[in-house]
This record gives sequence, C-alpha cells and structure tokens, in this order.
Amino acid sequence: NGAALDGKPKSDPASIEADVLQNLEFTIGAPSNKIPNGLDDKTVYRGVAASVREFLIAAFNRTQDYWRDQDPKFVYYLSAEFLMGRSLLNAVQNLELTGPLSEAIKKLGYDLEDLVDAEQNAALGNGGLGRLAACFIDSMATLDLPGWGYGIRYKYGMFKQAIDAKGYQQELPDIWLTNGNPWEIARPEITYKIGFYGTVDNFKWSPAEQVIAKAYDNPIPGYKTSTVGNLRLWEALPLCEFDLDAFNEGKYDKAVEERRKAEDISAVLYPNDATEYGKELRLKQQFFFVSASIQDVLARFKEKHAGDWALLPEKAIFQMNDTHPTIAVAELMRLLIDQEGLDWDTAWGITQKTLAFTNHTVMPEALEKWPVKVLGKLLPRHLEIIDKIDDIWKDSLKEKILAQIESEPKAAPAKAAKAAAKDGEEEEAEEDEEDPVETALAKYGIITENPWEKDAKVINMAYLAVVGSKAVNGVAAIHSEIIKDTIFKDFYEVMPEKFQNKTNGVTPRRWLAWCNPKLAALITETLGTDAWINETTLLAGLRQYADDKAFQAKWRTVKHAAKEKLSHKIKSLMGVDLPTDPLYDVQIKRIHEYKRQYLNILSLIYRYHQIKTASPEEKAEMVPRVSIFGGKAASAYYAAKKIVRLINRVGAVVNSDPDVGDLLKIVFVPDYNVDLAEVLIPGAELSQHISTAGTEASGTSNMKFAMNGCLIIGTMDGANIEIAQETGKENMFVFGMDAEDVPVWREGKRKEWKDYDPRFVKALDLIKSGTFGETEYFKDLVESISVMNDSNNDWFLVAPDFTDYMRAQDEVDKLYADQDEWTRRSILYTAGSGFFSSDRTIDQYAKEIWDVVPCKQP
Ligand code: 26Q
Repeated sequence: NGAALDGKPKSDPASIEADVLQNLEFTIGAPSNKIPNGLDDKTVYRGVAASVREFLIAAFNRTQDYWRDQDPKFVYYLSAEFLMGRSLLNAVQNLELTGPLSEAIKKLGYDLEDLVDAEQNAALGNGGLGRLAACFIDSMATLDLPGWGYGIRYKYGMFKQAIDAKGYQQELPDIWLTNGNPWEIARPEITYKIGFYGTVDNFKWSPAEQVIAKAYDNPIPGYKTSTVGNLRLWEALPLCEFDLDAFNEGKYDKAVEERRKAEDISAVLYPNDATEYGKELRLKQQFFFVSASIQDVLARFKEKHAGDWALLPEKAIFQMNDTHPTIAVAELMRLLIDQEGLDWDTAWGITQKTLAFTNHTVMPEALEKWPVKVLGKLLPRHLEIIDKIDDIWKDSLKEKILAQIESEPKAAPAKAAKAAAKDGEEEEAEEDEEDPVETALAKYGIITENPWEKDAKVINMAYLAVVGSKAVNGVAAIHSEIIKDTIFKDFYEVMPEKFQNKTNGVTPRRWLAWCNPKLAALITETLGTDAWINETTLLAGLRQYADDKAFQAKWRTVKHAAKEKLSHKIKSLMGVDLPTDPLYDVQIKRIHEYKRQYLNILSLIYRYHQIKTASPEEKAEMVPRVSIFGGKAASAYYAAKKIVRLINRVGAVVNSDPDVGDLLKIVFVPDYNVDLAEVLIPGAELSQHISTAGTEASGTSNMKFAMNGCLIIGTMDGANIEIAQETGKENMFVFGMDAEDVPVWREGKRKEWKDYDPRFVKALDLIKSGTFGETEYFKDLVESISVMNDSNNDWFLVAPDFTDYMRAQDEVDKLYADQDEWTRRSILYTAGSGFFSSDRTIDQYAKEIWDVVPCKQP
C-alpha cells in the first residue's frame, strides 16, 4: 500500500484495490494470469485479508507503542477459550473501511459478502464462556482500556458436528488453520520455557520435561477509536526440534517423539463444557498458558520497574475466566519467590492484589477438582505452594472460629470450652478426640478428601481462586447471590467484601450492528444517530415508537428480510425449504439436560399430535411455527446425544408428514457456531431460554436475541431475570418454578407428586410407542424424566414445569396472531437491551475490580 510513511495505509478505494492486487500477487502468490478475475473466493479472501491486516497492524503498533510508553495499569484476561468466530467483517467495520473496501472489491469483480463467507470460523471455545471472552476483548479495545487477552492457540478448535442419516451426532475435527490465519502475527522471538514433572529439592524445582511457548498476537480493533488491543495466544513447541542422535541411529520415531509430545499440549480444545477432570493433558494445557502469560507480564514489568515488586499490583491485574487458569495463584507465587527471590509474605500480599476470579457455574460436577496425585506429579512445586496457602488460610481463620465456637455453646458443648481452656493438660488426654477448631476448619480446606474416592485428596480450584484473589464475581445478579448462598457460602461469611456481581454483556457491534445491518440502519434512521452502537442505552429512544404503526410496519419488514436470509441459509446448508410466514422459534446453545431442549421437543411432539388430530376448522386456527434447534453435545454425554437424536427423529417425521404442511417444521441445524448464530439470531422471533431455575449462571445469547428484537420464552433464571426487568416482565413469556422453589421440590414435594400433565404423558407415549422409531434407544431417555419410577429421576424438573411451559406457549401463539402487539414487544426488547452491552460490563470490571483506566492516543 505504498504505505506507511506515516504508519497509516491509504484508505481510498483505488489505493485499497492496488494493495489487494499487490497482496494477491506477492503475499498469496496467486498465479498472475488469474489475477484478478480467475480466482476463487477463498483466494481473493486471503488477498483482501492481507490488506486489512496492514491497517490493523498499523493501528495495533501505534496503540501498543503508546501504551508501552505511557505505562498504564493493564488487565490481562486469562482464558482457556476465546470463541472469536470470523474476523474479516468485524475488522473492516470496526476500522470503518467497509465503503472503500467494498468498492475496491467490486472493481476486482468480487463481492465482499461472498468473501466474508470464505473465512474459517475461529472456534477456540466451547460456548458461552469462550464467546464472553471474545466480547470482552472487543469492549476493552473499544473503551481504550489497556488490556490483553491471553490463551491457547489450539491447532484444532471446537469439533465440527455432522448429523448422519439416522439422526446421530458425528464429531469431526476442526481443521481451521489449513489456509493459514491472516489475523495473527507470529512472534518467534517471544518464547518462554514451561516445565513439567520432576522433583523439588529444598524449594527448588527441577522439571523433568520442558517445552517452549511461542507467542502469536491477534490484533483486536476497537470501534470509533484508533485503539487496537491484543489477544496473545501460545503455541507449544519442543525445546529441541529434533533428536539428531536418535535420527542418526535410525530411530526415526524417537527423533520426532519429543516434538509430538510438546505439540500435543496446544493441539486440541477439550470439547466438554462441564467436566473433564483428572485428565493430565488438560492440566498441562492450563499450566502451559498460565505460566507463559505470567512470565511474559513479569518480563515486561521487569524491563520498566526492575526490582520494584510492590508496584506490580498497580501495573497489572489478571482476571481468571473460571477455574481453568487458577493454577495462576500458585504460579505467580512460585515466580515471585523462587525466581525473583521474594519472601512468602511479600509474594502473597502481591498475589492477592493481582488476581481476580470469575465463576461461571454452580453445578457441583462442573467445579474443577484436581487429584493431588495428578497435580503433585505434574507440578510438584506448585503442590507445595498450594499446601502452604491452604495452611496459612486456615490458620488465619482460627481466631474467628474459636470465637464462633465460644459464642455458640450449644453447637459445640464441652469440647469447645476445653479447647478454649488453659493448658496442655487435657491435650494428651484428648489425643484421639477431634479438635473442634480443626473440625470447624475442614470446610474451608482447599485440599480436601475426594467425596468419590477414599484416601484420594483433591484440590478445589475454585477455593484456591477465591483465597488467592482480590475479588470474586458471578455473571448475573441471581447467580452472584446463589454462589454466596451455596458453593462459596462459608467463604462469603468470612470475607463478604470480596464478592461482587458483574452481569454479562455482549458486543453490540458483532451482535447487532454488523450481523443485522438492516435493523441497524432502521435504528440509526429512527434515532437520528449511530451513536447507539457504542452507547447502547440510547436504544431506549426506540420506546417512543413502539406503538407507532408506521414504524411497526418498517420493523416487521426488516425482521421478515432476516427470516428470509435465515431460510436461505438453511436451504443451502440442509436442502430444507422453510416457509417464511410462520413464527420463527429458535433454541440454540450447547445441548445439556439443565438447558432442557427436552422440554421444548416434548411440547413440539404434543403440538404434532394436536395437528394430527385437529379438524380442518381447528387447523385453520393454529399458528404455524418453524422450530429451529442448534447445539453440540459433548462427545461422551450420552443423554445429550440422545436428545440431539430425538430432535432429529421428530423433525424427520413431522417434516415429511403431509397432514402437517406448513403448520409445523422442526429443523436441527448441524454444526451450530458463531457464524450461524449471526444469521439465526436476527431471523428469530421467539427464542427459548428455559433452563431449570438456578442452573444457568447467566446465558448470553438471551441478550443477543433481545437486542435483535426477538421475544423470549424463559424461566426466572440467569440474566433472563434482568432482561425481564429491563424490557418489562409482562413482555416476556415467563414460566416455571423459580430458583427458590427448585430445591424445595427436589427435597420434598416431588415424592408425593403424581399430577403428570396428560399432554406430557401423551408426548412420552408417542416416543414410547415408536412414532419416531428407535423405542429401545429412547427408553432410558424417557425414563430419566419419569419421576414415578425413581426418586432420583428428573433432576431438572421437566415434568413439573411442563404444564406452565405449555401455558406460556399458548400465550405465544395468541400473541403472534396479533402482529401489531407482537411487533410492539419486539421493539421494546431492542429498546430495553442497552444494559446488556459488554461495554457496560467491562466498564464495571474496570472500575470496580481492575482499577484500570482508558489510555487513548491523542
Ligand atoms: C472444564 C474442565 C475440563 C474440560 C473443560 C472444562 C470446561 C470448559 C468450558 C468447563 C466449562 C466450560 C464452559 C462453561 C460455560 O460456557 N459456561 C457459561 O458461561 C457463560 C458466560 O458467563 C454463562 O452465560 C453461562 O450461563 C454458562 O453456562
């Protein structure tokens, strides 16, 4: 681009066109006789991406130079997952290059939209937590906050899902780097050594194995700012490329063995969004990226402030995204003590000011607990450190506990008095008896007995994170309350000041402005400004038009166009024709029992039965519906896989039944991912967020749907509650037990309950009697929600919530028949969604936890 004398490429269409041609020829190496007209979209995409990359890098370099020079406090977002999706359109829009770039591309004989579709989707995450990290770094850049994301450059991301002819989920590897990745900058000069295994002698760790972590930087452009942040991802490489001796001896396998072992660490994302514990490779991954990231930060800190470690908490804060990076507590301690020579107390004081922790789940089985044996073998020095943290932590509570025991004479009778009493006389006599203080302290233990295995201790990583952090937060108001009452109750009681809420948010750029350009244009036209893209609270200005019939008509036209786009997408992916007049009902998220896709499909089975038994008059009254599902089941999660199959089987039967016609269509979109979400969400009119109350920490797609004017049917769970507050609870189809009812039900009421809804029974009967085939296969799935059979069944309350769910669905149908009222509510959803911008979330993190302030180039 003849660039960059002033560090800024030229952005007029002609310069961009010339630059793309240049890149096609020299960066991509396309055959010159085929430039520009004889190339496929994939190749042209690469040429265009190479040009956009120049703009990104120019602004990236200026931002990073400025930050290096200004030396502000940085936040480092440590996350095992960043679910980025595609980058081209986002980069072009954020850099405000869309106009001239489209023109240049047109001149070359191509279309920007087609090129956007040629990009591979960067799926380095499972679902909500990974996508949240991606939204957060977008907002950090947009708010000019000095901050980097740190994670793993997985060679294979989230598996690709195919659905076979019988309706089974099939998992295929996600080979996303085959065409190269134009958005990353390899940094072969930035490497760190990461050790594993070995021994500890007098506090000195000698690892038996070492690998190299190599940095790749991914520039993250903000919107309406010149700030471009950074996502630094680590790749694992062998310390020694090649064992030449082994090679010379003819042992070729051995010669490459070390390479393979090292590369395994960053090879593949664990595709289970709940549990995968005890797997040493997973712990290796966690330590690998955490150690590289902290070493990197400390190295830069030392360059500026050699020796002045007390200053570290004023220059850096690490936000730990769930427990996945919580080995950071021990690693920061190790580096400060063993490498930098600090004493324990100084290091511990610094550590506790430099780390913060976000929890994303209350499901007990999803809380990471590492067997001491596994962690101690892989990271022996870290085990020592964790052990000492555990001791010191419990010691620090002793006085409090003693006081508590003394003040509750009934709870701990004679013993407490004795323990508090004078001398050692009794001690000997009592040797066999438990010390009441020790007993009371047990529940605070970071290292505890494994409830599932005798004599096998585990490290509770969430407890380690809570103790090592300056702040602990949940991700929605209700979730932040629940963690204080349940999993962290004891910790909350002794340090209430640490606990906070930070309700999640999503970037309004990707999730409204860029994915729904027609709606965005209508909003901008109506509000008279596009400032809402960064100031989403301005969306509230739409409220005054909610009753305006002319505006409603425009709103409907836009929604209809999005439904058409969605229908085309499904046609091209699955060959299925979807009519665009019915209500578009969407449930897209990971497949989980707690998310209750089962409840949705059961109600659809009953709907099918109703259609089959309806008179022509009754049929004429029915509200036609298209039901769309999408989501991946973890590969070893059998119940989830059966639900996927059930949805597909029901869809196959319903869609081919001539009695049904356009009254009901059920599709399961294979391989749900970020770029599909960008089409599904704008096209949806109703979305389902129907988790058992108290189980979904927040949910974030609910926010995306709300922004796009999609109504919600949902439980009072996670962020649904706050969305209802912002958009009007009367505008949401709320149903089901709430979080306080659920435990009461589980413990008592269910035992007497026999009031199955006859429609629920009918739906199950249809499965049992073979309407969808495979009765044997679906047998245990059916039994799992049959409360009567076993008091442990139906943990997620599908049966007792069914009746109220059906009531809410009836309301949906009724309201859809009144298009003006439906549209009015749709407008109110978008108008009320301003709070759910990740800019708001990140601003709160910055002010209330991180103490990081914007640093913008003049
Ligand atoms: C753990 C151990 C071993 C292997 C994998 C994992 C693992 C990986 C991913 C555990 C959990 C996850 C992802 C969890 C997740 O996505 N949680 C969601 O986070 C969202 C953002 O806060 C919330 O909105 C959702 O409610 C929550 O389910």
